[in-house]
Amino acid sequence: SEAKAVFSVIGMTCSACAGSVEKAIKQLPGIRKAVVDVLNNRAQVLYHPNFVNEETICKTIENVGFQATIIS
Ligand code: 9UX
Repeated sequence: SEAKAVFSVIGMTCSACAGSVEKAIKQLPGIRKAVVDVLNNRAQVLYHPNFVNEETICKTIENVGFQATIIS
């Protein structure tokens, strides 16, 4: 089954920032969909929990250079 997670992403200032976060998330295994909203500082991700988890996604966002926390 599929899981949904929402992250707060702090530090994005332009749409290219959001694009780089989306690209990094989508390169992980088990990602179904990733939408990053620079205006609301949010990332919404649909993923397969057998292949990836919230913590890995969170760390991936931080590795791009932004502060990320799991909201739900
Ligand atoms: Mo451009 Mo967004 O360098 O930080 S990607 S402003």
